[in-house]
Amino acid sequence: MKPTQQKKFDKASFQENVKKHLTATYATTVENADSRAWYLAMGRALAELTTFDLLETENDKAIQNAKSVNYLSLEFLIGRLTGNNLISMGLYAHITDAMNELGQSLSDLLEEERDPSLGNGGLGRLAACFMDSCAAQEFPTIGYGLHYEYGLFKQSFEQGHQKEAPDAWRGVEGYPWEVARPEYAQQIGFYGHVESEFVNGVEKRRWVPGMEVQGMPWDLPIVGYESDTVYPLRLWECRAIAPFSLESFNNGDYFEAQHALIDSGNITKVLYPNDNHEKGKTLRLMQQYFHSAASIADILRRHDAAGHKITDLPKYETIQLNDTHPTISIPELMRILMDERGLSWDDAWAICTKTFAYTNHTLLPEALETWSESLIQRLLPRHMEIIYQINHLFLKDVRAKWPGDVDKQRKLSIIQEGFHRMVRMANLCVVGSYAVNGVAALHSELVKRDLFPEFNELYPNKLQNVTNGVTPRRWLKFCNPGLSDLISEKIGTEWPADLDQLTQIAKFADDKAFQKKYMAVKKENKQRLADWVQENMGIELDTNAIFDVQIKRLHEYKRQHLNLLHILSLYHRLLNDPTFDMAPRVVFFAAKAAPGYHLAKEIIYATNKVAEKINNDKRVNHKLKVVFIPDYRVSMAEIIIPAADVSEQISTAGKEASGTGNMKMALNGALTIGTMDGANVEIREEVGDDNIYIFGLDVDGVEELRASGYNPFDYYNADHLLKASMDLLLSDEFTPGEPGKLRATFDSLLDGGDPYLCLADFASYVKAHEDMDAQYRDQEGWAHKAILNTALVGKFSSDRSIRDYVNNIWKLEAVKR
Ligand code: 26Q
Repeated sequence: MKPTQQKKFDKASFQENVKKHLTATYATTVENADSRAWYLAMGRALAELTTFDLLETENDKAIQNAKSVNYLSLEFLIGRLTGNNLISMGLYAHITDAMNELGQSLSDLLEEERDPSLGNGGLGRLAACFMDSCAAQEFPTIGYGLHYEYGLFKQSFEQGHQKEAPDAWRGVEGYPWEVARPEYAQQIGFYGHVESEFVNGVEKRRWVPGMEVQGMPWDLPIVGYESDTVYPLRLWECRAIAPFSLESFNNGDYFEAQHALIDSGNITKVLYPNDNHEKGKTLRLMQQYFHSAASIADILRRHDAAGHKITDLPKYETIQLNDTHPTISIPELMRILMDERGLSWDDAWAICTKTFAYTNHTLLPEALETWSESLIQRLLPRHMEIIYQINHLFLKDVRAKWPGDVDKQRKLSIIQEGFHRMVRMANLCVVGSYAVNGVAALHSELVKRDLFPEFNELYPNKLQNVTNGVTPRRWLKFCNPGLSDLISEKIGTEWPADLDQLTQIAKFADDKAFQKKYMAVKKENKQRLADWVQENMGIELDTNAIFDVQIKRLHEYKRQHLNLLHILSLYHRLLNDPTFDMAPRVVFFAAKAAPGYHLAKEIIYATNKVAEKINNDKRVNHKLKVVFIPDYRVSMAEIIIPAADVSEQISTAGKEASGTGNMKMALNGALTIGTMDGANVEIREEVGDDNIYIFGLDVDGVEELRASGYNPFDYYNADHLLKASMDLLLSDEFTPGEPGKLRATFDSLLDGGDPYLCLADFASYVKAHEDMDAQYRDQEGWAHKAILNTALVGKFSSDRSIRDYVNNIWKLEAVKR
């Protein structure tokens, strides 16, 4: 580790450079510039420093001759870069001072940056944490993603309903951290037909696309923590090619191509806002192929430029597929190796199956991608041929393993038979990859047991686990400076690069002075959040209350509506049970719903209406408040997470692959109330049963209940508190004069069959909250538990996740610069 940016830093010339950009780039003056102009000019000046290191890293012979990982993801939810990069460059204090002298407050300027929201949720945020950890540990890495013009929609509430607005994250001026790399642009084809000729008796097939677009790469610098290594996050923007190329189109494709040309500028217009739900639209498949083709072409360009032989590809490059979204990379690499590089099928396949690895992020059937054969046939005719051939050879292996078992063939086939034949992307990934991993121990077991049991028999050891992690730089050092300083006072400053060192603060868990300081930091963080809520939502909060937090995409399986039922039960008891007492509590939600997910939007609406009533009801609002923070995004998470006392991780067991918010909140000293799902299981292992509130059915319990025939009415009729809480949703309590407006949520839990077993887990959830509430009244005991959470979750650093990938899957080495 050598923060040489620090040594190189020259304040005066940096300040000159900022002023130069103010005028030359943003056409303003020191006298007239507003905060936004100052932020932009500072950003450009800083980006110049990293661009220099980016090029040095790119041209480093040791890196070119080492093995690299190519992380392919349709989403990178990076969040703001400026503050984080300053920390990695070791320049935070220097720039604070330099900007102060220019009359600017750094923290104010940082607030001018818009979040690049180039992802939906967990999967995209994981990709961003992984880039940070690869760079920090100097494992040669390139991230490949898409340069969406519009990121995830901006959310607002109108009378409690979610409204979506476009997110032009780059603003009119462009994003200061990005640099265009036109010398690396690629041409990408679509549609057209396949031609065949015989050369020396061997058939050669060649795709003639009916339409071509240009892929323009933009690099964002991923700065290694306290190192000079800067790896690129390379985002492809789709641009139309001038219409004269239409002349070359044959007649049959002309109209389609013309139509497609109009669309081609649109391929990277907008991020699809679905999370854990696939929607088989043509434009989405075009995005996926555009991303794969541009990335594969760039990987081969680098490989060739370094002077390596094509047959050595797996020696120098590994390609990690972030879920099935980039699956079409597999037939794309086959096509290039055979049709353009002249390799035989067997040689090409040997390369592919040593190059690709695939991460599965979900077991939800509605999230498993399939694409119609006829769509792929039309859009990518050569790729469809290759997929058929992969499947043909694969099914031979299946028959050899299970002779005469037609069921096995039907189940494993890459092509799903039926009236509309579909291509199963996950099956293609498993067949074409050398490793497949789940994202938490429990999830990976379920991948083996339920999702791919036959694949696990056919390819022993291919299915593995790599438990997710989060970067401690953004999710502790940067977002929680108070706690970071307190930790550093006790154990020194090395922990952000070696999070296991946090165990050293466990010995202070009972130290009264340390407890006091730790809780004082938490209080300050709660105040910061309370100030934000006061300023932006006009709701006054008491920082002595329990800050109970559920922040994640809105989805039935995540059960925000179970949390809502708990709130309704508290409200009911406060009003009707004179013996009931509770510690004051603020329940925070933040969540976006996919625009087409009707019930998710209804749950948001119901929660907002309940919040409105409770927050203005003098009978209860000294005890209970509900705050639904709009437009959840990374920069908002950075304010909420350090302020959380309680972390809600309440998915139906078996449904949440891992979760990563659970790790961030535990690290920042929140106590988890959670089910035995995803990484909660491993968090419990680390922090111990006494320092976490586990409730509800586990995976076996869920299965047994379903097998015995689950009927939510049984629970509704048997549990008075549950019934009373639910019935509130039917009354006009929260929608005066208009009863029934919240019934969509109610109905989903009864007539709708309660597919995620909220009612079955309700009583146990209420009990866990009561235990937690009792503990909160003993602040010293609470501090003890919170400190142990921070101390014992070092395992969940994404540095450890990346080392697991490196050692067990990628097999590559760090290159220290
Ligand atoms: C697929 C096809 C078409 C359009 C959209 C999609 C799509 C997009 C995003 C499907 C799924 C996603 C995102 C999934 C996701 O975020 N999964 C989460 O991944 C995290 C990181 O591993 C886990 O921690 C979460 O448990 C998991 O839900």
